[in-house]
Amino acid sequence: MTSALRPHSRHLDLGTGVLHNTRLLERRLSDMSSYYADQKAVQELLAENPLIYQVYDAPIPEREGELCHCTTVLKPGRVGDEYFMTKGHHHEVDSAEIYYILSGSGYLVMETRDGQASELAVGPGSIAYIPPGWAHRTVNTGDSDMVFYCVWFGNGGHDYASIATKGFLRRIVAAGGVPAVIDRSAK
Ligand code: PAN
Ligand code: ZN
Repeated sequence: MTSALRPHSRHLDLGTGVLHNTRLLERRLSDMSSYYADQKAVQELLAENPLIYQVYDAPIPEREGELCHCTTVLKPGRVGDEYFMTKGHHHEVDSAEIYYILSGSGYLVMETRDGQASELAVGPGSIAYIPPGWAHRTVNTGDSDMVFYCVWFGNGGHDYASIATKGFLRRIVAAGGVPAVIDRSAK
């Protein structure tokens, strides 16, 4: 199979995470207000509607044989005691993904549909391997932007619906000023 694309490269600004000649997607609190546990804190913060993260998505065809890739700039901050995070998703086709953390620190929260869970602490230089079948979300527990580069299969697709309705099994919250992993149902 020959790609419709010609060989090419694009420039990643290591300082800011900006990946040039890509599509920019922005997620503000209003785009994901139901994802956070503390709905009182959500309502208070919605007035300022902070930017939670930006995705610089390379325009690669979403089909078998291609490698989609992007950078994400996840802002520091909290909604109540819960750190800013990405929505998180499964891939429609169970397929692996690589995350390379360029700056900042936090967690990759992962789980399988049959109830296995993993919370991986990551920081600059971490290359995380997300095996097929593991849903994934990134949580910024630091006080600066968390910037990471991701590569996934072109035919992987994204399934946001199951996480949007059920959430992940575990949440990452500030407890006494430090990150703690708690069960979804914990107060
Ligand atoms: C990442 C994520 C990106 C944004 O590129 O898509 O960090 O997170 P959400 O997609 O959960 O909003 C990835 O895992 N791609 O497959
Ligand atoms: Zn993914």
